[in-house]
Amino acid sequence: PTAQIGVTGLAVMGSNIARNFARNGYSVAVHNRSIAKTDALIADHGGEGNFVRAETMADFAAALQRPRRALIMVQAGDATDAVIEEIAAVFEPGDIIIDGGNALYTDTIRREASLAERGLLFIGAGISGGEEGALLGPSIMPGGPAESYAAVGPMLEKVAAQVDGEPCCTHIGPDGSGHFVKMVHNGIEYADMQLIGEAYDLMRKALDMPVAEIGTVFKAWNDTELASYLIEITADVLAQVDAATGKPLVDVIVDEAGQKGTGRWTVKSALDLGIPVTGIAEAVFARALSSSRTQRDAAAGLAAGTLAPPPADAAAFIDDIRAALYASKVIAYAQGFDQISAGSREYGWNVNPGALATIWRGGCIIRAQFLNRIREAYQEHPELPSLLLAPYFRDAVESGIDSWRRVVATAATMGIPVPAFGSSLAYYDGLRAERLPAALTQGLRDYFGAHTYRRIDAEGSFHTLWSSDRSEITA
Ligand code: NBP
Repeated sequence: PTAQIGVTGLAVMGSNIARNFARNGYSVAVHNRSIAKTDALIADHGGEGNFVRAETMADFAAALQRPRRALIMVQAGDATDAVIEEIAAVFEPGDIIIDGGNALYTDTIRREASLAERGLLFIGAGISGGEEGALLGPSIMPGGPAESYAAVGPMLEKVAAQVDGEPCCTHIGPDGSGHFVKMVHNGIEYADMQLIGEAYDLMRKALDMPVAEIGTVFKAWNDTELASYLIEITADVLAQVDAATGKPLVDVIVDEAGQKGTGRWTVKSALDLGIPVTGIAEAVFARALSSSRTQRDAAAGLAAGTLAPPPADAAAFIDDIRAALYASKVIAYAQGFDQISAGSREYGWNVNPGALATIWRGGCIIRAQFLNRIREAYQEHPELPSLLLAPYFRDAVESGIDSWRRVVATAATMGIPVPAFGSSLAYYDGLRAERLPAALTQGLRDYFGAHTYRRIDAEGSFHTLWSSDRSEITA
């Protein structure tokens, strides 16, 4: 056998990552359920490197050097389980299976445990970067036993994106940790996109700016601390003119956002862990609202009330929006990293947040200049209680806070929805508040359900006898 690695599942992601391995000098066995995709890959790109065509799973196993290494790039869920079974049937103890799909981390935990019983090593690797990243270098988040990582890590690091000479791939931790952090990565991606959408919507509706001009603003913002892949491609999308109508493309696209599930998974997991990921949750809900077409049509005539006039100084307001976008983005990342810490504690993964920020600097969809700052923050202070407490981010938010408040207030008085800007500001104000109305919530819970409360001036739990003389007893 000659192949150093195999890829099964040759749709967009799998075929590009197989080409990436081949271009990096690895001999790659390629396999797909329907042979047509395998043949198309070899016909179109066979000259790029050393591919070994495998028609059946038995051919695939026979083509691979021991220990065998197979990367699965098929649809997440049942298809992945089916393919794992097929591979496990022809692999031998010590061989390694890597799932590079968008698996739910709890599936990865289950699969790793069950394959370990059969002597097979498993890696659940989150891979981000879309089609282009897969070909040119994605960000790879592998989770699994150290022994498995030792056997495939160097190859994954080689094909990953490289930033400042460092690969955008590192061992995240055991079993489901890689897919967990990939899930949160996608959640942050949802929040990032929602914030960009709100910034765009404010320029359109509050300032009545033409789409192309808004695109120019985003292009300029890409030279500020906002510099990132998503800001860059926002400028591209806004600059695109529809050939059929001559209108901005964004004006002919149906305004109902789709979702494949990773944002929803992030929020479900955050609810279970008790971590407020308000930016991500608002982004998921905003997509759901956009897709509620029947309700939106029926609600179109609802009253807006008396709306305020547009801001007098458009240039100043655009700068306020930039500051609000940055501050809200910091909140979304702070919340995402909180969730990763909580998941890591819950499952005993020991995820290193600084290392994670490092591998998100390139290859992935949320790649951004400011991930360098996150990496520095955690390098200086690995036990940082919140990203918001790192000096750089504290200053960034403090210097933008007045702008942020003006933007949220203006949006409210002009009837423009900014759920992510608004909830991020509410989160910030909640986090820094000396006292919260949670005290009243506790009082109410004690009133109707005898749930008890703690006092600020004494140890223990207390209950007020609400339905008798309203005296207080220790519970
Ligand atoms: P798809 O998610 O569209 O999956 C298509 C592939 O799955 C084809 O190779 C298909 O084989 C195979 N497959 C299916 Br469907 N059911 C199968 C089964 N029961 N047995 C064997 N093979 C089966 O491909 P993709 O968009 O390239 O994504 C691959 C993975 O990477 C997914 O888990 C995805 O979530 C993840 N991902 C995608 C992106 C992205 O930007 N698209 C980014 C990051 C991660 P066939 O050719 O015989 O039908």
